[in-house]
Amino acid sequence: MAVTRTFSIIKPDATRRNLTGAVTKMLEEAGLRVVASKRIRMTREQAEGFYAVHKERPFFGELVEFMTSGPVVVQVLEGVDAVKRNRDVMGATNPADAAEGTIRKTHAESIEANTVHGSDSEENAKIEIDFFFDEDEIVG
Ligand code: IDP
Repeated sequence: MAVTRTFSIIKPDATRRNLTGAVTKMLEEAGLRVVASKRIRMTREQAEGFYAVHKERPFFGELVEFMTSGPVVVQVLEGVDAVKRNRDVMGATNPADAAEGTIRKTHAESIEANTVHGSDSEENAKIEIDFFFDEDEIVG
């Protein structure tokens, strides 16, 4: 299996509760390496652009409000089969459905305030990494 990259966001519910380190530790223990990281306050334009695929969903407005409600930490993660590895450690979107030991089961507050984002395919990982990072900010 090849070493690949994925994109992660530690969401505002986690930064608010000072869980950046706790979440990153779970990512690292799952075999992922943080090769780029920055703490930002997402603008409305960034949040709307990032979640454009969801713009017809009923929760879109609230999701944009939530993602701009506090700082987030955007990260590039590297590892063997990084997209799947990250999705596995994140757990299901709704923490009520997430498996024991996953980040969302351990830390998420709700289906919306669910602590982490992770790309769902290698194709989207590349698009999402490019949305927030220049290549020279990524140090493997
Ligand atoms: P994912 O983050 O597990 O890939 P998606 O279905 O792509 O899940 O949804 C993107 C984000 O939108 C979720 O992580 C969550 O923050 C939010 N979201 C998803 N479904 C709902 C919902 O039914 N109500 C409110 N927010 C939702």
